[in-house]
Amino acid sequence: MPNIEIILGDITKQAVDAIVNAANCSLLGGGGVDGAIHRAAGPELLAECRTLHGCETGKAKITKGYRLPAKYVIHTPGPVWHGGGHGEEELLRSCYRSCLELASENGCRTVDFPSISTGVYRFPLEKASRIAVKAIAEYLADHPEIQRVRMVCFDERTKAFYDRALEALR
Ligand code: AR6
Repeated sequence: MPNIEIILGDITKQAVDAIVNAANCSLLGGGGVDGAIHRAAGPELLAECRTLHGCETGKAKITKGYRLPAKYVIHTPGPVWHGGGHGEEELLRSCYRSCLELASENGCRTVDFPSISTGVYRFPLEKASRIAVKAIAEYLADHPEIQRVRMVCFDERTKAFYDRALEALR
């Protein structure tokens, strides 16, 4: 899987075409990676987000990156984990796919994702990592316009799960 990479890092520092924000349905900011992205991008990001009128879980919306090194931010509200019987897996798959579709439509060649839903939203990391790398690999197989997708993991434990999930795909 040469065009999927797993790295340890801070997604707000990445100079790529688009970074993904693990947002909530309001798109008006929050804690975790969402808070970090809004802090680094500056108030212009929130101003543009206000014009979007929210987003459904599993869908995505795009804004400019403002003070970030990334050109765009793709905002996607992941599912809150409620035990797995509420469509959580399909919704998470849909987040990755929707973000990549928007990236393609906007001419992005390099896209970085955080580990969507595995923080405050409590999606089990092993399941989430398998869903993420599979959804990304399936999309890339049909979309050569995207040259590289990275999972930017904020801690070693998260990275270990994504490394294993990617290894299992090979
Ligand atoms: N770079 C990369 N990953 C990060 C960063 C960073 N700078 N900061 C945190 N993470 P979470 P969720 C990791 O809770 O579970 C917000 O309040 C973090 O360690 O940010 O989708 C939103 O507004 C974890 O591995 O997102 C929503 O209300 C991963 O990002 C809610 O949280 C996701 O954790 C969304 O919850």
